[in-house]
Amino acid sequence: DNELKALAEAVNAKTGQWTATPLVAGAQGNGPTVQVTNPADRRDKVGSYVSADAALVDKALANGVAAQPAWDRLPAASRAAILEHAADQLEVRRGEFMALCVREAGKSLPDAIAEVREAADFLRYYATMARRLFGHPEQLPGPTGESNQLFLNGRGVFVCISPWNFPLAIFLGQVSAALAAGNSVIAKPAEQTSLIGYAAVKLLHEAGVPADVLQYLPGDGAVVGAALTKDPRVAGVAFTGSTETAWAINRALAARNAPIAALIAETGGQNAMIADSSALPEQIVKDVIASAFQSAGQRCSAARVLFVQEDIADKVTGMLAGAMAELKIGDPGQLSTDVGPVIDEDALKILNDHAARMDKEAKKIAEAKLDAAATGNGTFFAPRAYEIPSLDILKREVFGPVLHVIRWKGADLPKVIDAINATGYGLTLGVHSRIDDTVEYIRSHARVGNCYVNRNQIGAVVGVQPFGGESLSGTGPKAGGPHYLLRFAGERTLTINTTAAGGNASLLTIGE
Ligand code: UN1
Repeated sequence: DNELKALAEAVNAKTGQWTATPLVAGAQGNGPTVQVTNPADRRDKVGSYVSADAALVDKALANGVAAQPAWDRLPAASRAAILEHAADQLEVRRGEFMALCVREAGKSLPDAIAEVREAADFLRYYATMARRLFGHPEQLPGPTGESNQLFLNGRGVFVCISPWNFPLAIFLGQVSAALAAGNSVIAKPAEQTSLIGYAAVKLLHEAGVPADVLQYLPGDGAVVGAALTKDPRVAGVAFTGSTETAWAINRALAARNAPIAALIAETGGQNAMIADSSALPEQIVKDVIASAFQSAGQRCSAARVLFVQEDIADKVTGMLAGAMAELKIGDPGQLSTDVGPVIDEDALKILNDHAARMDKEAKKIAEAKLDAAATGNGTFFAPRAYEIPSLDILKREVFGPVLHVIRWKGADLPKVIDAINATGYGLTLGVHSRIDDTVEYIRSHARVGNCYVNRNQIGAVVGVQPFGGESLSGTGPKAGGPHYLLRFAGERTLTINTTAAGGNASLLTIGE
């Protein structure tokens, strides 16, 4: 673990200053410059970036339209090789990317390590899937004397709008999928993590993606994102973020007099964990702590509500309070830190407002300790747990380290599942039970995308646990799953008459 120590030292040196500008072939950025500071320590100046303006959006779209057909006509294996080369280079340069994840996004060191690994996994997985799906046309059965083939192709210009909570992994996941499928891409990073997005785009350019095939437009979502999604030249959008923003994007795309765009949205959740009295309290507490508070609860997969069966509820909440008292909140660059900062002042305000409401309307089980000396210069929020009577008092997703606990009685499992389904979200669900029938009942009645049994409910592994929800939680298909690339693709069927009377066959005869 000398390597880990060296990485930690590099991260903590806080010497690097990063800058970014829009990357649009043949044009310069000239929107407002945004200063970037470290969420864990606002005195740490991480760098700055120049935002895109409306003229750059227009130029980027024109470039993307012109460049896409040649990229699409490359063999899928050539596109795949470029993505795999980028994955190799990402691993070689992981120290720099980890440092950026810690300093710009406030990621803890273990989260930063996982982030780089997941990003490399996405690049390699979509490369493999592109070879498999796009490598050869599929021969379809048909009557004698006829050949039928199905070809997959890119749709055109894809806009990828990515979140700050997985600024490298989801960013590269969306972009690499769109590229693998033969699209040109305009990447719009989250405002909070534009420097990481810039480094990721440069990585792909250096690996061989042409500058006009992948362009980068940082800036305010209300300016850059809005200009992109109302433009008729956009063939598809991949978006990860809030349900509300997904609605706005959907409306903007629908209002265009243009080809119907593909929208792939991965949005919020009101994720529950259900524990019955056959489960092991130690295991429940360990898994709920990880699911609710790792990454400061800033994952769409995070547990927000623990439904615990009455007979073990006192024991579990007591142990939970004990475990929360041990959580160390502070510098995400220290390996001993459990919970780092939340992303910015706006996020902190939403969490503080929610906590103030819960302090009035619910019973507080525990609040972790904030050490002012370790957290005074950053946007930190102490993890909290509240006991609430029902889901009704939680109106929408609260994106941070707040857990809500609800007790349920033995015969009420169907009501618990109905209440979870009634939130309208359907992303992750944790189950703790050693009764097979209970697990099967929950699995078959809960409308969620990812159900995890007797473990934590975060950290889906690319290619192993395809990730994504239904209803208000997203459109599908699942990221890191075998069908994801298909939504980025168009399909063309070629039918040829191969009998002697057929035009092609007789031309061949004449040719001979
Ligand atoms: C998100 O938080 O936006 O399984 C989605 C997980 C992650 C979640 C990513 N893949 O925890």
